[in-house]
Amino acid sequence: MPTYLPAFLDTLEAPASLRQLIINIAEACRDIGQTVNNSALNNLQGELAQENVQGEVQKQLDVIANDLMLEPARWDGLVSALASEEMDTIYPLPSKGDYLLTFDPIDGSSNIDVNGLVGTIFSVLPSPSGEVTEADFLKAGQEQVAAGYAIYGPQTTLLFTLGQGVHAFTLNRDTGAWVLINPSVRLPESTAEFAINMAYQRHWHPPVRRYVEECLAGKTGPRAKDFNMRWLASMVGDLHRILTRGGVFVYPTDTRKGSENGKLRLLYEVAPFSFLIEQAGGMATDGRDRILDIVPHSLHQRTGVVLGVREEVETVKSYH
Ligand code: P6P
Repeated sequence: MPTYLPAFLDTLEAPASLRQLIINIAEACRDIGQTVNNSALNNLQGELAQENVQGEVQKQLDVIANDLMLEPARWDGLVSALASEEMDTIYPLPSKGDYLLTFDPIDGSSNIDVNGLVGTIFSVLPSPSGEVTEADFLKAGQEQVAAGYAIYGPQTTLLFTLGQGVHAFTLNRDTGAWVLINPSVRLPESTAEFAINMAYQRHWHPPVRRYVEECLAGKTGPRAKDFNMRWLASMVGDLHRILTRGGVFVYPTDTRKGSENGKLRLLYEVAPFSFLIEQAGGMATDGRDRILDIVPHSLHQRTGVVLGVREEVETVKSYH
């Protein structure tokens, strides 16, 4: 007998408002997933002649997915304000709620036109009782009450945590129901797989250069085992693989102009995945310090990131 999302949520210690919020987020992800699945049919691929706050050219689907997340009815009475990779500032909602919701509506959108893996990442913070300002979003990742993602691939899969472990669901695309596939996602103790974009190797700082060179040295080197490498250019895709079978994901700061703080955004990419990885028994740092301890100073702040199986993250940390 399958376990569906609402019934599973009822087994967790969480306020009814938070359980309802997860259900509504899952519904938004289902809508985004359907739009992605039909994007070529509806001629929704390709770029717009505009850039987002990141200075990145926006895909049609970036804007459409963001609009799907902005529908106030989804958050009525649950969420006070939204923040998104695709919006310069916060987006106050008409009604107050217990939570603030931050998201990347389509992560990995450069993969859309080549039918690669993309997904939606979300993070939930507590809302202040009064007027919401941008400062209310600038909280350390440790203060998240929930985080998760949906990945739109051969299956549509949802993973989330409320701080009581990591739970995985797959979408029955015929009925629209989310079906439990793993109540407790756990990382393995060790791994022989790393994910990094090797094209930037000449720009890396010494600790990352040393770590990767030792992985590549394999059995003949200090790690005394051969490693495999994966890079999907989709954080959701790489992190889903790591949460499913282990590995380590590295997107470091490097010496390129504009990469002094790395590429990935702390609030709605790195902090939610760091919460998930820690809840699955792994570790998440900026190379040196714990991600969930970092207090953001701006909404779209970037950070270097090394996260995944503890043994590998500790190794990189020891080289800093
Ligand atoms: P690069 C996608 O654009 C993204 O934000 C992440 O999903 C992904 O891990 C990374 O950037 C890929 O970056 O420099 O390899 O294209």
